[in-house]
Amino acid sequence: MDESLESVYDEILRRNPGETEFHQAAYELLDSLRPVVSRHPEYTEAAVIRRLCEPERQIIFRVPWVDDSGAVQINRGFRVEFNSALGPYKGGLRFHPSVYLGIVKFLGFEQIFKNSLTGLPIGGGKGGSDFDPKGRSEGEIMRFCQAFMTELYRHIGEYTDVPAGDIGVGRREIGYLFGQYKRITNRYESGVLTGKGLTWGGAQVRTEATGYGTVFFANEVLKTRGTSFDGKTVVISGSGNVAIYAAEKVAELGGRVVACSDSGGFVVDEDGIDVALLKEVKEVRRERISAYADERGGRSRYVAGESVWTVPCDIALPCATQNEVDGDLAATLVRNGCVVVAEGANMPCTPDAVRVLTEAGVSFAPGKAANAGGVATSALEMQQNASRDSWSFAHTEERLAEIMVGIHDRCLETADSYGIPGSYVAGANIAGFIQVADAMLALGVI
Ligand code: NDP
Ligand code: 2IT
Repeated sequence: MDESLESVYDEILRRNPGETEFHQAAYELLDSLRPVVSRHPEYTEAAVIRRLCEPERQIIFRVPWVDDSGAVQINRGFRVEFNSALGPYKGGLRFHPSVYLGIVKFLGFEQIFKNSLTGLPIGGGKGGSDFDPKGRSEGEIMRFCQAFMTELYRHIGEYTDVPAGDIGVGRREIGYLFGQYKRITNRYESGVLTGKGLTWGGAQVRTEATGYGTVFFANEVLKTRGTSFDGKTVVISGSGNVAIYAAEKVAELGGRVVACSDSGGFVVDEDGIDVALLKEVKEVRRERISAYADERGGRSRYVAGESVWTVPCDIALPCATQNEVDGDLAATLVRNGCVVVAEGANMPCTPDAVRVLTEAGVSFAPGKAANAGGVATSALEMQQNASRDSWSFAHTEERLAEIMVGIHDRCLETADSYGIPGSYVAGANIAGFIQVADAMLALGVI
């Protein structure tokens, strides 16, 4: 790494002790900027990179609520408003017991560049809580969401900060959060949250957008290799929002998804995952993935406690969580003949995994490019809210597809123009960075 970038990284380590995921995300970005700082000394002179690595605002708050037994529970809530050079802070909320400041900061940091890549006017932010929704009743989920919003409402707004979902936060939770925001503020401010239901300000395709978008992106990658999804074997990790709709689009494009997972294990279905059944088990009944295999009888088997990445595939779509594919699992994928890895999740591949895949000639599409369809469609939801309009499914999906092709092409063009042809990592980091950096220069030292 260049000396000035090295010193930025040292400063990150010093100021953010223990936040290993944030360190990892920052290192990956900085590592790509070497050719940029030599071509653009103005960024260094105005300390753009150093400013970018320090969030504009970090909010940490107490979330007290009462569980079904009458006991008082205390969780911690977060919102990191990282960068607003391009537009209001935008990014999801994650409810998972692993959430702490380092996770929220890594996600918020990634979000800045992802949102920039969409070409839409949205800044970067992220939030969430260490609340664990697993095993909680409907009433507990609602009361937690209300308690969370009772503090968060004062920090957000359609021109300020617009949260959405992420792990553990889907349409149900967005509903309770929006209801509480509306109640406290006495404003029907649709544009304050995205991922809303279709009858109360939501947009067509937002539910499907991240999964579909990841597959649209992977399809462009396959085209550069002179091939397509048709007849290919695909493995997807996770079985949540992103995984389900990735599986649906793969099947539509002629691919066969043979396995998916949750944190307990994975299911294999050589006939191809039955997406309607997957939705029934996960979205309607909210059960574990093992229930899918039970329902399929002898046609599917459940494997507990092992990684889904041991299942052979042509195309791998990690759609669960950060650092789920390490160097060894990446080597297994390579040995099994995998040629494309596109990240539906945020940072699911460790730096070691990325190195192993790249060295083996696997096409690797990083999350901030490949999974940008979710937030892009959130920005389309904001557009519709602002104009009190509502677009059709077909029109919205077409916009999403165009955006994903646009991001794909911009990654490759940028990588090419900086002398790193074919690198989606370099292309995404540089193209995402330059737009934010130019806006920050124009807005002065703020
Ligand atoms: P969901 O909560 O709908 O699903 C998450 C899935 O990942 C579940 O199957 C879950 O299994 C699994 N998972 C979560 N944490 C772990 C873990 N620590 N170890 C193993 N498996 C785990 O979330 P989403 O589908 O929305 O999000 C998945 C990924 O996609 C995340 O990285 C998120 O940041 C990213 N993403 C999401 C977007 C969106 O629009 N929703 C947009 C862009 C990226 P279990 O139920 O057992 O916990
Ligand atoms: O990681 C992500 O891009 C998201 N969770 C979606 C954010 C959004 O604002 O739609």
